[in-house]
Amino acid sequence: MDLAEWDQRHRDAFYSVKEALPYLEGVFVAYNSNIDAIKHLNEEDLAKLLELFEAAEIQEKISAYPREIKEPLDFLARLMISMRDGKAAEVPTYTAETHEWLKGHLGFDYARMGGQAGIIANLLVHLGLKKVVAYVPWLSEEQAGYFAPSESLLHPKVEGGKVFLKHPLEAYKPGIDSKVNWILEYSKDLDVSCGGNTFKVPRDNRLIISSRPKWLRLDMDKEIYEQLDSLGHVDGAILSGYQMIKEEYEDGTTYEDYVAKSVRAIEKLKSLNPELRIHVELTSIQNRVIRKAILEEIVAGHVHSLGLDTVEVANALNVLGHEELSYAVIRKGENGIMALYQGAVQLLEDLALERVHVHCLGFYICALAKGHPLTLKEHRDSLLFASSLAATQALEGKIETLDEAEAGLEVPVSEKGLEDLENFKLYCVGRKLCSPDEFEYGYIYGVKHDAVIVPSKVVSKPRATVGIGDAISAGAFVAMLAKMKQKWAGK
Ligand code: 8BR
Repeated sequence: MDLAEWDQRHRDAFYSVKEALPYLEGVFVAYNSNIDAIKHLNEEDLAKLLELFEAAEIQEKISAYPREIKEPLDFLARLMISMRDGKAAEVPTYTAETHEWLKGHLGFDYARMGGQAGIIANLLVHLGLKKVVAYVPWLSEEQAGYFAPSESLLHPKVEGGKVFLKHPLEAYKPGIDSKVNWILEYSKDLDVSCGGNTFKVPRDNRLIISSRPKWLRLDMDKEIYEQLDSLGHVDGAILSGYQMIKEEYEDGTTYEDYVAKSVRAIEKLKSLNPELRIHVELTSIQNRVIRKAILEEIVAGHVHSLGLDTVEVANALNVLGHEELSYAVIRKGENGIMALYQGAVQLLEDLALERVHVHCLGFYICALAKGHPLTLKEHRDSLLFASSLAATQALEGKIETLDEAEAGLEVPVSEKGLEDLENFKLYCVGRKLCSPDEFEYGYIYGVKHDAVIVPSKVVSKPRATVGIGDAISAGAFVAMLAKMKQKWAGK
């Protein structure tokens, strides 16, 4: 595969999608947003935290390996474990006291928009979409301030029993708390000394304390659900945050109630516009019952498109009963990309989807059901557009305008990605999934499905990695929607 050729294809795809984007009338984005409070820990911060507790009690907690932050000591133990191993971790907390304690004893360096729906809504506005309707069931005043200050960004607001669309700053629910996640970053070689134990942090990484307040519900306000047509015309919806659903709630409701409500909301959205496409963005879901319910009950048969990374493909396959394939995806190795491709196809079939988009470092795979209105070239353009967005996001840490996103075009296509695809070519050609020529274009024509496989751009020293996955999935999905609208307009 030719690197220069793929660079040129990225360039052509970017401008072709740029031309198509104005055909989009609107996109709906729900449900999760939060505030990320970021703190980079130095030795002084650590020493201050450690002197608040006895070394022995910290050690005891480390051995107990708390899976939830109930008290400050749980937090300190998980921080020590994460730093000792240099491993990223995300630990939930269900009490607002954790936030207060961290604010009082540590403080943060800066805060930003967090959560897939919040990040995606801002990105789409920055890309110049005419109308982005966000919906966050727990939109607080503080949270509203993290949405892009643009007239194109709207949120439903109930007034006198009627629903209006307003900027989040005029649509928040007064008096509700904010969901704040703490991101505690640390650097390689930081010296840590706790009692008799000393170690050096082996690599840069982070611990996330994700806040799951008791009042958090993945739900749509009754009036908004009933008057969903007040959103006006939308071409597509990007839904995320289902991982917030809990098995049981203190008021006796269960995940089944929230799964049913989620499905009703999706069906209502579809009833507004028969051409509307729905994309669900997955993230890691620890609880297997919830993961299975999301896939089998919310996604299967109700939505069109699914976006996920390698680990999530493995996790999804695992709960759907494909353990062997799931392990092959996780083991990576020589057959990893084959397993990933088979996994994407399996998800497409099991969940009756139109499109499954898997993103990895260096290449993307998109499995497609037969009969999609776009050609494989148009799907390829959508993926390549997403790859350029990802490169800009990694390079700059943000994308403020569509013109700024052109910066990503200067990032080279990943050589490692191309190499991986060369190996995959042998498999595809050997199995007669495609001819060598077709593979060079990134196209696989199957009997029951098609697929597009592209190498992607990778920034060697990324400024940040947050939001890249969201930019890839949302970017490719809206590019696809825009291309469809352009086609239907006869252009
Ligand atoms: P998740 O957060 O969903 O895992 O997605 C992250 C995605 O970001 C990866 O799949 C990869 O494609 C992309 N990515 C990462 Br991580 N680092 C990148 C980099 N330096 N340049 C471009 N893309 C990157």
